[in-house]
Amino acid sequence: MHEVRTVAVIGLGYVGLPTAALLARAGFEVQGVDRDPEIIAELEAGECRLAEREVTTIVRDAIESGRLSLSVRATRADAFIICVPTPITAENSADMTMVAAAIKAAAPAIDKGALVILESTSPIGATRAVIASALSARGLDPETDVDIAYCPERVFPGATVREILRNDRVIGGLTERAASRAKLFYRSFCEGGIVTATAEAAEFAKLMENTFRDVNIALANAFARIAEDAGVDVMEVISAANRHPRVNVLSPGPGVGGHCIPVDPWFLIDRFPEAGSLMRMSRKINDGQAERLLGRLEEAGLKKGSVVAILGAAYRGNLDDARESPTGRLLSALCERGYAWRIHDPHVQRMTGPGGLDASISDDLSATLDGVDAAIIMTDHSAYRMLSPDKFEGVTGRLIADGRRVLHVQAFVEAGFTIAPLGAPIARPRP
Ligand code: SAJ
Repeated sequence: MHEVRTVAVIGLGYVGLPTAALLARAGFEVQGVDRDPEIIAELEAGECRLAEREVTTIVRDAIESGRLSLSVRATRADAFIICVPTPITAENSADMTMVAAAIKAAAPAIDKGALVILESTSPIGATRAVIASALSARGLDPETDVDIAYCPERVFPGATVREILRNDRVIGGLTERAASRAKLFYRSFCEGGIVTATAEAAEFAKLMENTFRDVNIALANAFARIAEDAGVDVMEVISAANRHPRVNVLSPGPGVGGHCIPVDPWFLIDRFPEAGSLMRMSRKINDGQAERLLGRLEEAGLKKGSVVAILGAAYRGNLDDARESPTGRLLSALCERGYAWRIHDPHVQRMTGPGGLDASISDDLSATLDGVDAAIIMTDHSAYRMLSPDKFEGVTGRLIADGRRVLHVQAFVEAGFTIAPLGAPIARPRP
């Protein structure tokens, strides 16, 4: 099998685009391929949808260097990397249609001797079922004519470049030769350690990682509920418990967002429903958090028909990404129960609200809070950490739910607010 000099990266999203740029920076001749002509046109015009500064810089440099070209269709290359989304269907099973479409579109350009890599999160067996079978249909023997490997991405949005370069990787080959070849390839542009495995083990490892996180966040959320009922502060308990050398309880919150953690566990639950019961329960706990937070605000005195200000649309602090955000679940609950709402976020401008409606978002905190009955903190943006009570003077109902534990409870109570901190009893001002 020949050396890799040319690479086609298919899917120019938050993983594919920086990967293509890093490969170009490492000296490969790279084709950045996306079936969406708008993405290609934007990139050619020097625009980049991804907000991370490091990403936009390496992408611009790669295009300017002439080593990253852009196209809606792949042409011949030594290696192909598929980085397209794998969402879930309405029935919570893996939707592999974009992977299937990507390999089908690229297949005519894939010749004998190519290295073909899937990075998209996929159910166990998908590399064989989707990638290998598409290449068989093209007349290539998936074990002898080409090298096929599954190499899941592990990047943490917000630190994409560093994580692509430095994280350890698991590389699953359809054959041992494919695994070793893919390992050599990743070594040529990444610094992290590499573990090789079968494709199925690598697929499972990726699902295990994100499921581990989901289940552990659900456990933290269950502890938060117990603390509320037991009248103690879960944050105090977690920091005490985490002094144990083998305990690391995660942080409770308003639910789990993003395009990975709330989605990936379903790839296991759907296929292994009985063994997946713990994971199903965790999904239910995490998905129920936003509505519970609203319930606590009602317990604290929120009246039907009130106006609620939501602080934070992004699914995680300091990101501009509202995909699968717990705020979406909160909006549905607010609409169902007949409340009006406004949203503030310093980083997100728009999000899709209930019924597919476009929900507009303000970046003016005092205007958002002016005249509302209550406020709910949904995102741990740095801008929300330790906000003082005077910033909430516009909240006429003097009710606040803190889903991220960013506010100083005592200071708010002393300023005359009733506050429902997630994982601690509701605190009210003295009459
Ligand atoms: N969250 C909590 N409590 C915590 C940690 C997170 O409520 O203690 C919430 C966050 O606020 C957020 C959600 O969980 O809403 C998901 O956040 P995350 O920190 O798990 O990060 P993601 O979804 O942006 O990225 C994850 C990462 N996976 C793991 O850490 C195992 C990342 O490394 C993966 O590459 C990414 O999923 C992916 O693409 O699969």
